Amino acid sequence: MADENHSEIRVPEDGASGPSNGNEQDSVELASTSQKDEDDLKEGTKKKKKKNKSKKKKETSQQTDPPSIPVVDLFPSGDFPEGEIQRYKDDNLWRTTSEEKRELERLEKPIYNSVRRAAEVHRQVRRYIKSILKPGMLMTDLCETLENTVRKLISENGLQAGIAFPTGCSLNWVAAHWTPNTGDKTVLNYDDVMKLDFGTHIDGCIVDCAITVAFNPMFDPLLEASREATNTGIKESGIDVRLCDIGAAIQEVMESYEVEINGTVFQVKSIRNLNGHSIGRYQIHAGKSVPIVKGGEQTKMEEGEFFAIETFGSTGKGYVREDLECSHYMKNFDIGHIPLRLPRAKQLLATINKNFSTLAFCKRYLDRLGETKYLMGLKNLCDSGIVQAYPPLCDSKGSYVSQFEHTILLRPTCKEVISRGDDY
Ligand SMILES: [Co+2]
Repeated sequence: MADENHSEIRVPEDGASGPSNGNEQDSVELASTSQKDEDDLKEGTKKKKKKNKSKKKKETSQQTDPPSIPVVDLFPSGDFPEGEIQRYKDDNLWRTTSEEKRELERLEKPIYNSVRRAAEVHRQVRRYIKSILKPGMLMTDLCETLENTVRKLISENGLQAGIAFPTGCSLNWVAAHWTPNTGDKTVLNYDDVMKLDFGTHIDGCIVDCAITVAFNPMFDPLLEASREATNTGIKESGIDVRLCDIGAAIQEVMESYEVEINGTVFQVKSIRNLNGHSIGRYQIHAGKSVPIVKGGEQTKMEEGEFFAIETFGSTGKGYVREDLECSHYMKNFDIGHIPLRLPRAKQLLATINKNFSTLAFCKRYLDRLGETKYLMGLKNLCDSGIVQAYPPLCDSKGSYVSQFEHTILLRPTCKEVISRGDDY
């Protein structure tokens, strides 16, 4: 999910250690086993080794296609795969081997494991969705398939495990915060640029991660610009790093790209009023913004913080404004108890508290819970400042926007790219 800058505007390679997709490891395991089997047949030896392998194979079952097995069942040990590890640099090199910092991490292990479980679901769901995407699909069907797959794989359970925010599937010049409302007939087209931005959570530990999908290869440089800009932002992030320095590095990479669209060449622009953001428990935007252009705040990243590093590349103005019908809403995190007079608003708030708490939701999520005729109540909650509306954020009509996003954790000894997968 994007963080929009409401204040006045101020004037850019993947890491070494690979992703740890459990599924991937399984197939590697299986592949090497069958290679072993062949060797065994040839040589007629190594029987003991073979036995051990097949026992291990039994313990980690494989995901189905379409995915149907909760990830808890794919990792019987209860330990979920670590993300990509990146070392701290320069003044923070000492952290890598600090015994004191390692001890701090041991205490945080349950939290790390929760967010890694959410990340494993994200990887498996995005892999599946990419495999079924095709021009002509109804956006509503796409979202419902994605959301139902998340619900199954994450073993959805009230506020303890589930979807962290509505499935963003903003098209073309719409940069963020668009998902179909019930009855929407929008179809995905061959020439669309779709930002697929969805979130998973375990106990409020959120994974916020997005990719851009385009069928037409003409858009490849636009996608690459934001993919590389995001990877740059991740590389530059670290404890005591100033947010403005990350923004400047992101912009430099982003704006080094050009894309030719139907004969016109555009220099890709970083969207200056969109940001990455810190993430807290049940709080998608925890207060710090990570700019994607130069001239940002000098505030620093700190030990233990989670950040969504996301960048938006555009062929338009490089500036978004709110437009189109709203679908996204979220309860204000810091709001206390506010007495409400309208019974419908009161009842709707009870539904929101029970099902979403301070996590973002959309109108479709209210519909599926059986809520009807809630528009007045919802407006009342917005007017009283309890709930905030997050309308779609759009660049100039006819332009194209791409986005890539990962969730990272600034562990005491290293940086972990929680949502890294073999896809990006
Ligand atoms: Co985000």
